[in-house]
Amino acid sequence: MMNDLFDSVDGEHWREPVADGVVVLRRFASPASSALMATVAAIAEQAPFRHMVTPGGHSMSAAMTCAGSLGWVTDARGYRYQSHDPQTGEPWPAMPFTFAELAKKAAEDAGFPGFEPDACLVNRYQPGAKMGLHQDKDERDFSWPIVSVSLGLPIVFQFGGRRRSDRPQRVLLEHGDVVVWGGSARLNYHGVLTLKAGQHPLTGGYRYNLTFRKAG
Ligand code: MD6
Ligand code: FE
Repeated sequence: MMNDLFDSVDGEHWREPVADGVVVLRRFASPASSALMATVAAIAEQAPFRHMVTPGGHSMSAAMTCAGSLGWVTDARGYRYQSHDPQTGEPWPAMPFTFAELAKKAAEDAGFPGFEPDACLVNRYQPGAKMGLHQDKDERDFSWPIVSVSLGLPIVFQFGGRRRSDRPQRVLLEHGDVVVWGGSARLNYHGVLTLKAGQHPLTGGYRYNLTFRKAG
């Protein structure tokens, strides 16, 4: 439903400010979602989903893969971006043009023109998977935003503050929603709660999240 909090962009998508520098573009990616999912499948054929292990030795509950000239990895040595998939030894699949265009349009819509992501991290959540509160701080230049696309099953996103102890706001992210996250919020803590089981016509029992970054 529309109300005064929401800034209607057109009949199908609308803007919902969450905090200074953070906006949810509701349903922004809906028209492209089938094409996006087909592209995710193609990426996963080259660079399969895997559960990466954190430096603390914990296996992440979301499965991940990447596209772009840089991909994000975690292992016993730490967290970083690198040009090659450690599992295959091959370069990450190239950034699909359709991905980059969507991310650029969303960033522009949110007030960040000229966004050219070089990394797309793809997360796949199965029921029970979650992501604890964290900061995204492995990128070189925090003046660029992060653009995050949610596909498939809904999940509760937590938007926190600059300190891990700041009480987070909770926002439900649904299929097609795009979060643009920048400015003074760029280093804020955030995460997602445990995915509940369900069925989505496009993604089955999963939720996918694409995060676009300018990492290098
Ligand atoms: C997720 N997203 O939505 C996890 N990070 O599954 C993130 O960690 C994230 O959505 C930075 C900016 C936007 C995000
Ligand atoms: Fe994040």
